[in-house]
Amino acid sequence: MRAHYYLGLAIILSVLNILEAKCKKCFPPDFIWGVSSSAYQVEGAWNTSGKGENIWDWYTHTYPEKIADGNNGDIATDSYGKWREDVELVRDLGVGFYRFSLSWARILPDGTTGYVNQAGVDYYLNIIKALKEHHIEPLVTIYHWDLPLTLLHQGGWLNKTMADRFAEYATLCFELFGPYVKHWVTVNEPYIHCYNAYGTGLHAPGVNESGTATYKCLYTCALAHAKAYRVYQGRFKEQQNGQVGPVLACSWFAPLTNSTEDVLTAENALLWDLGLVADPLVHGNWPQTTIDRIGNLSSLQGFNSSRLPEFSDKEKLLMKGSYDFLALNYYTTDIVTPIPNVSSIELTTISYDIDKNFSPSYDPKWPQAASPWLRSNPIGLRNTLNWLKDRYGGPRIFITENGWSEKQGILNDTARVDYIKGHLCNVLRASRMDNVNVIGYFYWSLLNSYEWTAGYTELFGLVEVDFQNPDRTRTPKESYYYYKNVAETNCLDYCPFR
Ligand code: GBH
Repeated sequence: MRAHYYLGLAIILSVLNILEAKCKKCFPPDFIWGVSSSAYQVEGAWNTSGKGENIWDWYTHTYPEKIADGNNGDIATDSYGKWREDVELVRDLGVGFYRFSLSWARILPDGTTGYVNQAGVDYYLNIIKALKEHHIEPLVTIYHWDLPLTLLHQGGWLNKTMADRFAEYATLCFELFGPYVKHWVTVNEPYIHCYNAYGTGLHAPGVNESGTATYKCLYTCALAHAKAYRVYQGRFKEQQNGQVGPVLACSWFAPLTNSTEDVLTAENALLWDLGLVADPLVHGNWPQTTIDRIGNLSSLQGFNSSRLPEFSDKEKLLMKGSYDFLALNYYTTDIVTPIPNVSSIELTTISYDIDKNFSPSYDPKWPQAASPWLRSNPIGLRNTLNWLKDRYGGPRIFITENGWSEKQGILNDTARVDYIKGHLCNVLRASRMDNVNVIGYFYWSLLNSYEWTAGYTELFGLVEVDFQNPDRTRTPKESYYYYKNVAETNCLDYCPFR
């Protein structure tokens, strides 16, 4: 009798499960769909129409050996010449938003507002107006890593006054483009930028001092963001009625085991890569754990003061609450354990990684992209969204990047489609099951593009670009059509809630 009862119940439950799983699942009706790019990675035209030189022009020309294929962004996808086609590709994709970045040195060739290059301004005005004609909203990144070279000669992001140069540049952008642009993000991924440009030395300008310079750069970037935000609030918000946010980036960090040690290590890692960027802007200061850890190590290592710069009270006030939304770029997950015997090396090794203290690994079952660092673990995105919700009090969140790389020439890109499907399902779960206030998703990227030190060897686009052809012919891939269907229907065919 009892056995029958349980059997019946099990059958009913599994039928319900199958029905549920087969059901279409939809995003909130006002959910935003978009696609992303950045100036240096697509524009080309590096020295024409009045553009000034930036640190990536200089870096790739001076050290081609640091780039996987020795290549650079001199021509890239030639979006400077072919922007009309790009806008059409975005329109045909059926998304409502396009995220692109402004090339600082194209607008201000020497980095300062002393001279404005009108050809550069017109280029962006043309794109923005064409987008608006097709009812596509621009989401504009003010700075995506391509600092004008003249500003590097003034110390780049290690010089605190760079925050003022950035605020002046941002002010000009609000004046010029603000009548049309309602969504702004300031510095793309300060953590990745500061870590690679001033820590590992892999990115321009190639400084290799992660235990000191990375933190100085993060300090200046936090002030730069906050100053730009306050200018917008004070001078533009009322008239233009737009929104400004920072761009965060991070791997999700999963503990290797459930041991307290591993769990604490994972949580701690997030306080570095996400917390060092987001905490100052939300709470007004670095996370206390990072202040303590870097302060203690600094004094043991014989520094007079902490390697982590201290914010003044005035700066804390400037920063606290300086965002209308958070933008998140998420790609992958690291599994973490503490670095073994860290105490024996931490006196002699001055580095961000020793401060942060974990060694990364990954699950060999996770699919591997063309980029060595990129593996697919979709639930990591849901976890990251929940972490942001919990730590920062339920902010509105745009996912401004999420994407998958492959080699050149793969038009039937099923692995990319699988990656997008898996990640979107986790965004949907975060939105509908976990009540995360996630308001939009932007795939990275529209086109196969210049991928920094990987050159053209790791390609994220929904659209193939023929880099051998001077015309840079564009061809949509399978993933383009898949994503188009999602953006147009606002639903996923398959996404069981669990
Ligand atoms: C994004 O950063 C960037 O915003 C975007 O410009 C870029 O195209 C996209 O990633 C894809 O990489 O070679 O081991 O030094 C996300 C973080 C930055 C992570 C580059 C990998 C190189 C790692 N990525 N980084 S490594």
